[in-house]
Amino acid sequence: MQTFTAPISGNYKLEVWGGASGKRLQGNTILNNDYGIGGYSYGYYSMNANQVIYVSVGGKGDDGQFQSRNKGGWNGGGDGEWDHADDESMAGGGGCTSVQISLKGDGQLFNYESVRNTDVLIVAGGGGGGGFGNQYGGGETGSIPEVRINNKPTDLYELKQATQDSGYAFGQGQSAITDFTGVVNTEIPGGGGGWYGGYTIIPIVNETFVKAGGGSGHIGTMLTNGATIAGNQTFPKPKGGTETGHSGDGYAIISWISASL
Ligand SMILES: [Ca+2]
Ligand SMILES: [Ca+2]
Repeated sequence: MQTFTAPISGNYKLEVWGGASGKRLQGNTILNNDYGIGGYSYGYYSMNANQVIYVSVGGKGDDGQFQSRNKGGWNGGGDGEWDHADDESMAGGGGCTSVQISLKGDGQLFNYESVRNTDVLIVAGGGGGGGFGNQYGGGETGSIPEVRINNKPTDLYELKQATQDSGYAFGQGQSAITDFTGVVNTEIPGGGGGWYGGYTIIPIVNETFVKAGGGSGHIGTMLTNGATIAGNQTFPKPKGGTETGHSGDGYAIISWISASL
């Protein structure tokens, strides 16, 4: 958590990028292209000189590690888990990046549920673990999980996604289970953090392979001319140019625009 103190009164542009998930381990090898990507949000907010806002930059989820649980990124990424069979391990989800007008707890978004409509300015969703580059954070909605059993599509599981009104939990992506009793060789990553966090799947049969959902983004009503863009769309890259989805840790930029409030 970082603070920003307005040096002068005026209108400021807030830009936030959600964190990516970690990368998937398959056959004890990290798959460099298999991770979920973060979304992007922006909007304009007027501040008086010396006003403080609180910037919570989402962390990248941990990569899958051999026979390990893999932590989600700071600010709401859910934990991933190894397959409890051989040499696969699923990544932690990416944390969201959020900006608030107060400090609650350690500044992670899930602390703000009771004041979410008054104190949270903006959120960009984090990517879900599991990969293939399309497990994106929001946007108005994060990506929906995908599931295969024995490497084939299945409709055994109900799939839900994070939206503006619902998700796994406010500010928190779902974590993989820790008890694999009764399910053999299942691969369960963590959901992405967000306004609402993304879902993963509770495995109920052997050989379940999951790509977890990303978290949703959000624009607070105190902002003007804002938008939240999902990670499967193209948007500005923090240091120039454009990107389709955000990789690595999240990012935040606050820019002074004009002296008029
Ligand atoms: Ca294997
Ligand atoms: Ca395996």
